[in-house]
Amino acid sequence: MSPRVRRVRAFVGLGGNLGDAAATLHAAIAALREWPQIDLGACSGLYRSAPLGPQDQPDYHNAVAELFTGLPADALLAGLQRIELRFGRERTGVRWGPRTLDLDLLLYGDAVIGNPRLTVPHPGLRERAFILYPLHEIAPTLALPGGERISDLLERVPADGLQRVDGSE
Ligand code: A4P
Ligand code: MG
Repeated sequence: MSPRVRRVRAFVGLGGNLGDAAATLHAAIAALREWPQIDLGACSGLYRSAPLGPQDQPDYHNAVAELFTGLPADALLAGLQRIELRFGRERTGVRWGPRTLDLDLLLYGDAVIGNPRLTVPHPGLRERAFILYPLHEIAPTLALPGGERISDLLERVPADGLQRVDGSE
């Protein structure tokens, strides 16, 4: 990528609970690494938790990845959705329903975005342990666009059964 392109530091949340979710998340991270228009930064370990929302679905695996890109936020989201489809994601219309792979754009630099297709910071970021703990693992000094620190948010959100799982699982 040209060094003249202004690059933004963004964070992506990965999640899944159908099939071998741990393997899918590792493969999705590899897909991010191979994407020419982004440079992958730090990646958290994998975390496992009970489902938020309907309980009649398997536990989730989640992780967070840091990346640097010159892509605008909407193009980044479109690319993330293409990766979801490659990994067999089906949009069933069930809110918070099971999925092979979910890629959420958590943060895009200091941008605050609210349009019909994209909300950034991600609306669940402040209260979801499965986002905050892996995000804090890779970016402990990070603050949200409004100045709230991830470390302060973390103190208010109990880990609530969230387990960091060994990479070899
Ligand atoms: N969209 C708007 N903002 C964003 C953003 N920041 N990142 C739009 C990604 N997409 C964003 O998404 C629906 C639409 O949201 C997209 O077309 C995009 O334009 P989707 O992925 O098709 O639907 P979804 O993910 O099912 O919807 P939703 O409500 O975003 O679900 P969540 O919040 O992602 O929750 N429990 C555990 N333990 N771990 C999980 O990861 N995930 C979910 C899904 C439920 N329970 C979970 C977990
Ligand atoms: Mg999603």
